[in-house]
Parts: sequence; C-alpha cells; structure tokens
Amino acid sequence: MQITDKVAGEGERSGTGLILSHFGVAVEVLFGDGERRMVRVKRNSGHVVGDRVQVDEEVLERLPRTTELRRSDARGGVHLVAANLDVLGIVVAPLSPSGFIDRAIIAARAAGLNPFVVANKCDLPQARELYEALLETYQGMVPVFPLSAARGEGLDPLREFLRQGHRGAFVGTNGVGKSSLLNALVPDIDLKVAEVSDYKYLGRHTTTVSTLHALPGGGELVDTPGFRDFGLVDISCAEVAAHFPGFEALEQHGCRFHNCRHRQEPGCVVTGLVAAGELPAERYQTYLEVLAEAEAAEESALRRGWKK
Ligand SMILES: Nc1nc2c(ncn2[C@@H]2O[C@H](COP(=O)(O)OP(=O)(O)OP(=O)(O)O)[C@@H](O)[C@H]2O)c(=O)[nH]1
Ligand SMILES: [Mg+2]
Repeated sequence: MQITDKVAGEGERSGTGLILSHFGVAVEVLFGDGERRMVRVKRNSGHVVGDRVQVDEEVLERLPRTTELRRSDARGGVHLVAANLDVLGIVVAPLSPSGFIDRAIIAARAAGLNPFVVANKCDLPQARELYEALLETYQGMVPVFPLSAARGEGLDPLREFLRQGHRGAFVGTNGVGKSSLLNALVPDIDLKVAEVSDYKYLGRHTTTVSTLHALPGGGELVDTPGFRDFGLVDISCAEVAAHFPGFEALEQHGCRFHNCRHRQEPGCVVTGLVAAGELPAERYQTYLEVLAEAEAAEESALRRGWKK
C-alpha cells in the first residue's frame, strides 16, 4: 500500500479506510486507492491510529479491532497507544529509565503483539557497555536491533524485519529518537525531531500526535509521542508471569502449582532457575516488582467492584 500526499476535499468520498493520525476533532483517513482526507469526529470518539473505519460522507464508523495496546500513566490515566498492530518497537537510548522494556514487552505480548527492542544512538560512547548488557538480557527472547538513526547505521536488519508486512508502533521515552528513526526509514517524510542532540535531553516532548507511515520496502510504523511510564492495564498476575522476558522455560515446564506466583511456592520452576544461577537475581527482582504492581491493580479493581 502506497501512502500518497494527495488530500481530497471534505465530503467527497465514502468507503473503508485506515486512520493515519488523530487531531482532536478530526482524523486523517487513508482510503484503499491511496487517497487521504480529514474526517470530523467527536472529541472523545475513542478512535486511534491504526483503526479501520467505514466512512459514508461525513459519518465515520469504527470497524472491529484485531488488537488494542493500552498503557497507563503515573496518574492512573489509561491510554490506547494504537489499534490493529501486530508488532511493537520499544525504542531505548543511553539514559532511558529502566523498567520500561519489561513492562512494554508484557503489555505487548498480553495484547497479542510481538515486541522487539531498538537500541538507538549506538554512535554514543556510553552505548556500547549498556547495549552489551541489554543484548545479554533480551537476546533469544525478543529481536534486538542496535543501530544509530542519526548516522543511518544498522537499519537494514530492522527494515528486513518490518518488510514482512508488519504494522508496528515505536514507543519509548522522550528523546530516544523514535521520530529520527522514522525519518531515516521513510525518506520522504520530515517528522519534527528535538533540536538538541545531547543524549541528556530526554525530557522534552517533541512529537505530540501519533502518525502512521508506510515504509518504502514494506511494513508500516506509527510514531508516537514519548512517555515515561509504561503502566500495565488490566494485566493479571498470571499474565505477568506468562509474559515476563526470561520466564520462557515456563512454556515447557510448569511449576507444581498451576497458579504459582513464583515467590516461595514449593516446586517452582522460576525460583529453581534463580537458585541454579540460570536466571539472574536482578531479573527475578524486576519480576517481583511488576508482580506487586499487578497485584495492587487487581486488588483495587476488586475493591471498585465491591463498591458498585
Ligand atoms: N547521537 C545520536 N543522537 C540521535 C540519534 N537519533 C536521534 N538522535 C537525537 O536525539 C534527539 C531526540 O530525537 P527525536 O527523534 O526527536 O526523539 P523522539 O523519541 O521522537 O522524542 P519525542 O517525540 O519527544 O518522544 C534529537 O536531537 C536527535 O537528533 C542517534 O542515533 N544518535
Ligand atoms: Mg518524536
């Protein structure tokens, strides 16, 4: 599918299309023949980038979604990142906060998306040691692409991966280089990127609206505004354990108790791996943190249910 720059006049077209971007009271829709136009929507319509829609004149109806990726922020607000994705690109750079990758992987897997990690800014001297550790932790569990968007180095393996017809989104904290990466992958777009390239400037919000782009070699990617916390939404404790990166052995060997939370239960595969030195204690600690968050969320959902 080729995304063209032609924008048709309002009210001229009907048919099914794909939401490319969302601007408060209007969405930009791409129709099957490559034409794009803005269609008005209610401010809190709930439509997001990646939604398939049926448009009749000015009436827009959302079609059923195959996937939905949600996250919560530090204040408990729930955000829908995008719809109908099949992969999620988690972008990191030196100084990215820890914890983002694991939560994003769990959320992606629970939503039926295959996560991958993009380790950007490989040109910075701080990157080497950091990314060696990152590869050690995640290689073999999720694809990891170390690259430099600024220098255009290391992009081919990522292009090859996306070419298989994937539709994904880049998520990551502010300033990790999501938009820079999109600009490098799609030569005819010019997304706004932060002016200061200093790796310390991770706190600015440069991108404010999510936008979907087709890659010249195949595949589609959504550039999203950066955010600091990938809070989990409606993820059960069982899902945390099932999707935690490093717990893949659980797929083959179950624990003694089917509802094992991998704390002190006897016959637990995970604590066995930690004791044998096959799972780093640090990784296990991270699991316990995420598990505690999921338990707290489950309990507060229960309390809300009781109050009804
Ligand atoms: N050294 C270096 N700098 C980079 C690289 N990629 C991006 N940058 C710089 O990092 C800064 C932030 O890049 P953006 O692409 O705006 O980051 P973003 O993730 O889209 O940020 P938000 O839109 O705020 O979420 C810019 O000044 C880029 O020039 C890279 O590979 N190496
Ligand atoms: Mg950006």
